[in-house]
Amino acid sequence: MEIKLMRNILGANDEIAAQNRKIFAERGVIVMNLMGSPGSGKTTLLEKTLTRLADKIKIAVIEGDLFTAKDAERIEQAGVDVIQINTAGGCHLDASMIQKACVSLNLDAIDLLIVENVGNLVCPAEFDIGENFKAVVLSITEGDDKPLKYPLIFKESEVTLLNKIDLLPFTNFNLQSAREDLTTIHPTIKIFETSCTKDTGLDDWEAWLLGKVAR
Ligand SMILES: Nc1nc2c(ncn2[C@@H]2O[C@H](COP(=O)(O)OP(=O)(O)O)[C@@H](O)[C@H]2O)c(=O)[nH]1
Ligand SMILES: [Mg+2]
Repeated sequence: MEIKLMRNILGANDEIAAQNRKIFAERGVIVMNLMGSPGSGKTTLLEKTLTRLADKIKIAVIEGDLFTAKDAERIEQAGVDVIQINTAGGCHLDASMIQKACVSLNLDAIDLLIVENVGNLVCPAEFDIGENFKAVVLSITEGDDKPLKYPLIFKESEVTLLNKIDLLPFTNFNLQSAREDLTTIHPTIKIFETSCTKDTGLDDWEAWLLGKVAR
């Protein structure tokens, strides 16, 4: 019974995600679904990315959050159009939330739409929102066992950012085994080691992201 219900929910979501994907393609917008645990550094990465790309491409942001507009307020400071979605406790964004939010965006004027999903390593990975690709931020302080413990999100994501790399010397995070586990789960996954506070690895990340938009 429960299984059938979940299938129905996901089936309905997939239909709307397909509509979104068609609209984004027609309007020439590339969409990144940015996921990761609470506190992994998603909003900080966004702030850095927006500043770096401001004079290169036109970006808009959708912020998913349980209750507050705190992240959207941070993004607004960067001078970028931002739509806040509050899920009222819901653990992920779904395709229909994105469809409704996009009504307030001028998609024709946007090259890249970045969606910061609700902080969570489980549910966001299960819901297609019509994005071109998923990205997951895993911070060093979360532990190197997380790829094996939450494989779906790493399987679904085209790219993972090992963020807070500046904190590596203060933890027991094993970079080599994390990289091995990531490539076991997803052989072609692209891995960046970044620090948003020390600006490490962000040049490579920026170049990669620009490449996605250019294509
Ligand atoms: N040391 C360090 N702290 C970071 C880094 N990136 C983000 N933070 C900090 O981690 C905390 C959570 O960041 P935030 O971007 O709000 O995470 P989010 O919940 O994933 O959006 C903040 O205090 C950030 O300043 C990093 O690369 N290194
Ligand atoms: Mg955030």
